[in-house]
Amino acid sequence: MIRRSKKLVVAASDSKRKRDAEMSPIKRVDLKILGLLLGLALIPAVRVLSQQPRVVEVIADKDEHFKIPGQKKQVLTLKANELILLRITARKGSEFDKVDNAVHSFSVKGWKDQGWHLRLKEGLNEFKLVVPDDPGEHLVECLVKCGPEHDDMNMKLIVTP
Ligand SMILES: [Cu+2]
Repeated sequence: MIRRSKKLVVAASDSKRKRDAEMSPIKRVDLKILGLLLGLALIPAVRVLSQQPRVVEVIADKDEHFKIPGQKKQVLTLKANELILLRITARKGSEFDKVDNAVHSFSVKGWKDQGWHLRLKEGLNEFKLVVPDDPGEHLVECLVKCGPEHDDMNMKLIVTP
């Protein structure tokens, strides 16, 4: 009984040795390199995801203007590739979109496909976003007809490298 189970163990380790022998040393090195490359490729994604987002407060006000609390100049400055928690307080003007009840939007031309066209409901709206790697000057616009000054409802956005 004992002898038989010993035989089985020997047989199992034999077949493993066989498999190892079948795999050429070059293949084994290839796999190691592949694993290393995969790990390296994931580092930037992991770095962004493990970041604690910086909280950025904005008001989309009832007078059809964007405002940044604590700032005189209404210019939003963000860093390329940084993770932010955009907290927008939206206050209803004299008009709003009756289809989805959006009272304003926070939209950056050219970044719409990266999630930067945000329709805002009355009250607090929160979005976790990565700032695109697109340094320079941009424009935040409201694309919801929100009142008499809607056409001028925009704000400069600067992305630093
Ligand atoms: Cu508007």
